[in-house]
Amino acid sequence: MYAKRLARVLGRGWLAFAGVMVAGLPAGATPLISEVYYDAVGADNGHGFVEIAGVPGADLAGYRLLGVNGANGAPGPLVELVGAIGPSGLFLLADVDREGVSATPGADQYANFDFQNGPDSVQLLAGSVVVDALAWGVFGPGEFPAGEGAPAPDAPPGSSLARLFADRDSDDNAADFGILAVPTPGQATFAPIPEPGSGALLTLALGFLAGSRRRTDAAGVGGA
Ligand SMILES: [Ca+2]
Ligand SMILES: [Ca+2]
Ligand SMILES: [Ca+2]
Ligand SMILES: [Ca+2]
Repeated sequence: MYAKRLARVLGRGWLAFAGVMVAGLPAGATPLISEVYYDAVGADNGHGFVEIAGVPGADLAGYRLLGVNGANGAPGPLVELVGAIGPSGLFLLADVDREGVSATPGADQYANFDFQNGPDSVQLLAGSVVVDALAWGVFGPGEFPAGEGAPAPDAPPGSSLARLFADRDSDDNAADFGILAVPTPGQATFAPIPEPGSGALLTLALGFLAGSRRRTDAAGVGGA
């Protein structure tokens, strides 16, 4: 009985710890879907792309992009990612048509996929684990959003869905993504985070040091 209760408490403790670990990851540690272009003006084949944001140099081996049909939840195109996040913090996967031609120059990887116009979803998987997902459009009753939180709006033809900041993720598609009138394959805005060693971070660190010294002094006085 006691052992069972202990195991339950330990289990909860581990879950809480794991939650803190995930929440404490530095921004951009896990790759994120930063932009999806699925509806070009006219035919889509050879025009779409998916942009991934992550730590520069991070190998994407084992990561996969999966389209999920909004009408019935069925898996759609599946692309195994090959390559690494570029120095800019982005990785660009572009669609090709039947002849292998793409309208997107300079991509890190080319593959033949066509994610559907909305309502639909794309998931970024590590093996079989969903690490990020985006749903767009208005899902009716009985339809299958496979994104995070509320779906992003459906982007009109010629526009894309992009994160407001490529490396910022609240797990709510409606809050995180907006419509880009002009898609930006291979370019993105990142959240303004102070670089290590910058003035703001140094001031913060000095503030922590001063605070901890004060606490130590106070403890010393109290203990004397
Ligand atoms: Ca189209
Ligand atoms: Ca295609
Ligand atoms: Ca997410
Ligand atoms: Ca972009």
